[in-house]
Amino acid sequence: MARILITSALPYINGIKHLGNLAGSMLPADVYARFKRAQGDEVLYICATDEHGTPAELAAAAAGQDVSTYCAEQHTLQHDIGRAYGLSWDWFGRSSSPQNHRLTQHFANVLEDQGLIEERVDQMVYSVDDRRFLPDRYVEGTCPHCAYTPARGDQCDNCGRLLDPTDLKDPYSAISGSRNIEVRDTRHLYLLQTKMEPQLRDWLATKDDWPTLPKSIAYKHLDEGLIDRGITRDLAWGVPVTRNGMPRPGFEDKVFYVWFDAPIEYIAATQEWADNAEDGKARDWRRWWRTDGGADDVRYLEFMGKDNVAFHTVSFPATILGSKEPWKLVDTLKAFNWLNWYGGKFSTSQNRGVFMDQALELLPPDYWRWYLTANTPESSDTAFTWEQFQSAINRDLNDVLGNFVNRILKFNETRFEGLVPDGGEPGELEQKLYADVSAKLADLTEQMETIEIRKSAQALRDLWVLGNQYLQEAAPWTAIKTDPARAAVIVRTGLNLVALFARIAAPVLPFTAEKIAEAMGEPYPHSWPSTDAELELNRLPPGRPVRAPDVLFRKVEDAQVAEWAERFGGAEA
Ligand code: B3M
Ligand code: ZN
Repeated sequence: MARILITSALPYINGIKHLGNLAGSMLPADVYARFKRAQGDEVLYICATDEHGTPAELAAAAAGQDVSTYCAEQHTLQHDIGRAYGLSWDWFGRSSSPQNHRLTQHFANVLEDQGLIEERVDQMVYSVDDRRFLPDRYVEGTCPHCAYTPARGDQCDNCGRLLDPTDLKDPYSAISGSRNIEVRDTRHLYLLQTKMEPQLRDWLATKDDWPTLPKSIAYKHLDEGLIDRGITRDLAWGVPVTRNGMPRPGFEDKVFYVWFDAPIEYIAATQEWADNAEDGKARDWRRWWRTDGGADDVRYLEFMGKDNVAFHTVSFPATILGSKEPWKLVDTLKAFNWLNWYGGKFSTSQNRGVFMDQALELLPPDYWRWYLTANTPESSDTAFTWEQFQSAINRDLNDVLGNFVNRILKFNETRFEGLVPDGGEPGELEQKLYADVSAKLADLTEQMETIEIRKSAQALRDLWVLGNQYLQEAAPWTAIKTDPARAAVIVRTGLNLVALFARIAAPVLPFTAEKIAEAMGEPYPHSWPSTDAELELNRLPPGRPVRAPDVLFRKVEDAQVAEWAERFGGAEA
């Protein structure tokens, strides 16, 4: 039994995420976690809300709440919505937890002990009326290159040039609009990443098996030359800056930078999980994270969107390696491209795209899980369209899977009293089916194992299709008239296919799989099947009562597509 640690990028706290966020980290991580659990491995799947930083403060202010109340509420919302999609986190933590405060302060302290942290004075824009320093993108003004307004202090959206806030003409605070701003000195802690480049290169060099996407991003950053990174900010909300457990003089109004503490929360959330053990169940976080505490044989996988890769291949490893402490580092990094909305981006303000809570008002979770898995933005960006969504649901889930299950179970009810038929010997068609299904099961298992999400969905669909083809050819409705024993074999095989389909669909369609399992009198959650189809298709004991489940899927109608395209944006965009 292997031990598998899985994290998916921590969703930021400022509001419910859209389907692209689900598709590009949390959902594939869940599919993999479920697959590994079904194989009997010990899995720990950890996620959390990422709660610090200026956007959290501003979102709270916009909601008229103090930031800690806002974060607590949003955390609960995100937790509940994730659960509603069946995300099987072992723990969904909060980066604002006391555990993360302690651990973040610990890392900063040991990094300083290792000579890797330095105080430096920066010049930053200060808004007198807002009584705060402004992060670059909260300073707006006129672009010095193209005269576009409003250009942000980090970049001009019109000409694309990277900017420094002090480049802007007529700058003002994006928070209040006030022009009463000035440049002030401010002291910050810097992590001396330049000193760590050789160590990071050595570590990356051991990752031959990584896919191109994360590797190329990591090397791009190293080759462009690492820079020392400011790890504190002038903000009130975040992890306070300490030294040796005491407030750090001169840093009383500062906190650690959100991207410094967020990845540390992977570990701290595991501590939260351990600290929250119920009924005396001992949970040891060290077994997962400390190589001197048993984590040596853990395989650690991270799932994330491509924009997060640099932080996970350079910044977070710099924190871990720089500490010289025996922490577990990532083994496999799975990065995703973007799921777009038609040609463009999801956008709340422009009412484009479906958010996680809205999607569940339209259809049950497995519909979304299926579409998003089958269309995971894996090798390139992909686009959500209602038309594709409709066809995936109608064709794959209704016509192929749903129909098969319904048809064979209904037939069994009318012809075999709803009991798994006995008697008869498998013939040539069954032998061929065993061979085909065995080969496809091997393919599916391989795709799941290597986290090829789209190919996994494809293999799953191929297996369902094999079942349909078999039933079509074997035609039990004809055989029953002349050869009841032959019909018994076909129906028994068909019922075994149903049970197998539920087992292999479970990582992607957990709700449907459970429904089918229940109708078939099978245990749930399932174990992952072997690739021996002859064995797997002769498991159901003859005589066991089975029944057709309630409607598994409904078709998505043209009228619904039209209505949803109107409501959430569609082809016109
Ligand atoms: N919160 C993703 C984002 O908001 C970021 C991931 C953190 S993972 C440690 O873009
Ligand atoms: Zn410009």
